[in-house]
This record gives sequence, C-alpha cells and structure tokens, in this order.
Amino acid sequence: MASSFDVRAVQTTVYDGQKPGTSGLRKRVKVFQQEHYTENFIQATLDAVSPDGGAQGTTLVVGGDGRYFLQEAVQKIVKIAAGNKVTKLIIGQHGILSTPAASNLIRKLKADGGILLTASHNPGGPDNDFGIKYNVSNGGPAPESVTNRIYERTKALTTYRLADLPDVDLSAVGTHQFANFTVEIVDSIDEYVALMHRLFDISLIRNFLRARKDSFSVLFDGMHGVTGPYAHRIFVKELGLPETSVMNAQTLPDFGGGHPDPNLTYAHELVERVRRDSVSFGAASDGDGDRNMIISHDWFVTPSDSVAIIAAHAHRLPYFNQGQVKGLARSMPTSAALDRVADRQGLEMYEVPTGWKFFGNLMDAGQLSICGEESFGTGSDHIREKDGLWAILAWLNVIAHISEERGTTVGIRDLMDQHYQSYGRNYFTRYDYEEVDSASANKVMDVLQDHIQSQKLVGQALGCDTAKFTVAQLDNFDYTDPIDGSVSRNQGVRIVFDDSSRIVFRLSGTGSQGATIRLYIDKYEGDASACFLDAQVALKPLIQVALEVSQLTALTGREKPTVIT
Ligand code: VG1
Ligand code: CO
Repeated sequence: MASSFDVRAVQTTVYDGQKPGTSGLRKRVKVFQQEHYTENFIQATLDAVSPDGGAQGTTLVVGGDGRYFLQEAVQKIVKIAAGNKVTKLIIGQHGILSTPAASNLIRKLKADGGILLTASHNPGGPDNDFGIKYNVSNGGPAPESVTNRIYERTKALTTYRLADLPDVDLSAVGTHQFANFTVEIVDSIDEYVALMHRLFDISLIRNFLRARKDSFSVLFDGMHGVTGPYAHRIFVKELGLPETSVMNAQTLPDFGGGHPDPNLTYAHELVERVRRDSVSFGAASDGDGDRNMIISHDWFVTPSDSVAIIAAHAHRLPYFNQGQVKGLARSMPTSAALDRVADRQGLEMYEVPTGWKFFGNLMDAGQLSICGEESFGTGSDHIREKDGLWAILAWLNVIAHISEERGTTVGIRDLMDQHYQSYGRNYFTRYDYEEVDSASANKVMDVLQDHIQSQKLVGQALGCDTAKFTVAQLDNFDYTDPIDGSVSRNQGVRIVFDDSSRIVFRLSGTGSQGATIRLYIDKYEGDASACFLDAQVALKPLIQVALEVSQLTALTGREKPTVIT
C-alpha cells in the first residue's frame, strides 16, 4: 500500500573534517554515531548529486560491506533520501552489496549513482571504522569535483530533510512504496554472478578444476568480509569446488575481529594454510570485495605483477578476445611491469594518481580496458571499481586456458617464470608506517619537499659502494586528466633514478587515525637469471637510500614498517 509521509527539516550544526579521502569519508564508528554526524554527510552527499538540483527525482543504489553500523546507516539514508525527493532507492538484501556488485548495479540498472557503506579493508566493529562513499552514474567513485562539492556542503549545512517513515525491512527481496518514493530490495549476488558469466568462460574453468582436481587445488579466504557469499556461490555452486575451498566465508559485522586486508600480514591464516597444504591457488578479498591477493605455496604474486599477467594474457579471456584491449593503466606508485606489456603489445599506457576514481574517465572514453594498483586492486572496464573476484577468476580462466592448450597443469609459478623470462621483472615492495603521529609524518614529507625545492640531489649517486643509484628526477606527481583536463596536484613524491628505479613517498588518504606513510620501491631487472631473488633482498640498497633521504626513522621513531608488501 502506498502511504504518504511527512518531511521535516531537522536543525543541525556543522561537523568539521567531513572531507572525503582517497575513497569516501572514513572515520571511527563512534564518530559516525554522534548526533546528526551521519545525517549531515548523507544530506551533503544528496545535495551534491547534481550541481544545482540535489537528488530530487534520482534513482540511487545503496549497499555496504556488512560492517557494524551498516543497518542503521541504511535506514538513515532511506529517510533522508525520501526527505530529499529521491524517486527510488535500490538496496542490496540486508543492506549488503560488495563494492564491485554495487558498481555493476548502478550501471546495469542505469541508476544516477550510489551510496556505498564501507571502510574497505579497515577493521569493523563498535570501536573500529565505518565509511560512506558516493559513486556516480558510471558506477565509479565520485571525481574530486563532486567530493569537493560534498565537502563544501558539509561546511554550510543548517538542516537536513528527514521523512517520517518506518524502518524498512531489509531482509526480504521486494518493493516498498511510500507515496512517490520506492524502495526496492534486490538480491545482492545474482546480478554480479550473471556478469561474471558474461566475462569469463566459467565452464572451461569448471572442467579444468574437475579434471585436475588432484594436481590443482584452490583455497579462497573471504576474511569475513562481504565476498564470502559471492565466492561460495561462484566457487562451490558454479565451479564445483568442495565447501572446504572457501574459508572465513561468513560476513560478520566485525570481520571476526580481523583486519580484512588481503596482504601477507593480515591474510596470514590463508598464507599459512596455502604453504602447509601445498595449495596451488590461494586467493583472498578485502572487507568490501574490491581487493584481491593471489598466492601459491611457492609464490606470492605482487599486485603490480598480477595486473601485468592479466594484461599479457587478456586474449585468453572471452571479454577481451579478438584484440579488444583498448589501453592499460596503473596508479603512479604501482610498478612498471604493466608498462612493459603495453609496450610489447603496442597499447596506450596511462599513469594516474592513487585511487580508482582516476581510471573512470579513461574507461568511459573507450581508452582503457585493464588497470591496477599496487594496493591489491585489479580491474577492467566491465565496471568502474576494482574487482577482487574478477581478478581471481581472470587468473583461473588464464590458467585453465593455457593448461588446456598445453595438455598439462600450469601453475602460478609457471606463469610467473615465463613472464619474467619474456619481460624481465620489476622488483617491487611497499612499506606502510601506520598510525604515525601526524606532525612527524608531515615532517618526513617536508624533508622530501625540501629536496624537491632544492633539486640538489639530482645527478648525485646515492647508495652504498656496491649499489649506486644516480638521481635523474625529483618531483611531486601532478596529474592532468587527459579526458576532462582536471588537474590533481601533489599526488606523491617521486625520486627517479637513471636506471628507471623509483622511490615514491605519499601519505595515505584512507586512514582514520593518525597518519600512514607509504613508501614504494620499484626496480627493473632485465636479466632473467636474476629475477628470482627475494624482493626484500633485491631492493635492500634502494630501501636504505629511501630511509636516508627521508630521515624517516629519526623523524618518526619507527625502526620498522607496520606492514611490508
Ligand atoms: C589506499 C590504496 C589505494 C586504494 C585506496 C582504496 O589508499 O593505496 O591504492 O585505491 O586505498 O582502496 P591510500 O590513500 O590509503 O593509500 V579500498 O579497497 O579502501 O576502496
Ligand atoms: Co576495498
């Protein structure tokens, strides 16, 4: 029954610091629980949906990664959306949508945008993080022009518009009609799985896994994030793998107390099981399902290599066969392994700042098909977010395809071997110094900025007696979007050496506490026989240079990073 409802303007006061970061507004749950805090940000977001008319008459997708405070946030969005004359909300069942699934729904259902409730890989629970992110009609994260508009609104709000509606039952698929406002609860998984069927040769992968079940094992770790149910459906139901091939698959509001970030530190349970049980193909996803890690008992695939492998074998994937790869791209700190593939294949290569939003324009313009970030993000133009399960299925599809061609089981290590033989290797590592106090982190960046100012290091040979690196370029990365001409400045300090090695420093834009310094090191090795060292060994001299130049240890008191990737 369609029922009418009242709308009232609730008086509010401005909260400072509601500035969206690399990927939306991320804060402690306790911050979002303050009176009017979440409401203010939702109102500001709806005001920014269009430059002048707010969100009136729009259709928006809403969903999140299952973390603590999700349900409350969704109910607030329903009431404020109705209060702002939104026409329709499409919400994932139980409020749940993985980030890639939400991006797909926005595109598929031609919505005007979406509100994604996630702090991605940050821990969840009452004492941890929550996040709100706005995506635009192409399915991708809002560009800076829109996030700046949101931020400006948060600084000027005096009221938000709240409809007097009951809480909506999010547990059942179906439609709720309130006068001219519609809330549709949709299955969270169906559309996403249908998309994967259009992109990959699912029966080829299934047949391969069945035929090689004694020589090729799979283990997926959902890390108690949003992807567990998606992965269970795909791996167990569609690909016929045993139930035991999916671990931590239940989505929990506190991610089981873990840190749902798929890297060697936080996904250690997977890493240990893969090594102990000699698993051929291990994979994990983060809290909201857009990141992925790929590992075997005898190899860890860096995300920079992962996207290069997918691009090098793209012709083996149904979505890209017949040479439909339009261009490749990576974030600036990501290693240049992908550049070598672009070079070989004569494809256009783009280097963008950190954050998936920078890939969207190139994809919309038909100039970019496959891209990646060193932060375990890999994806393509099938949607406008990075996509963890997509990357994992891409790898499985490539492996199944090559194994079938060669009549033998080809593993992760085999693929890497061949790749390094053919292209050489970009050794890569990232050091994260988490929860450094902001003043010290800024001092480190100031030291680097001073080096840029003086340019005195250029031409100098840094390093130890056995490994010298001559500085060729020293700058802070600025990006001009080739499509709309928008400029993003100061996206990371780069020290580039004359052998193309790079040291990059930047501050994280996704943390919720203190500052996180990220240090990235990239070094090319063209001699295939030298491509199988431990990355930490191969990169040690450059890491030393980075620490000396930045005075990081002295300024932060940190002897060691929190996480090494
Ligand atoms: C980090 C990563 C970046 C990624 C972003 C969002 O940002 O470095 O590559 O796009 O997280 O990923 P920062 O500013 O903290 O370095 V997710 O999975 O949080 O949506
Ligand atoms: Co994420």
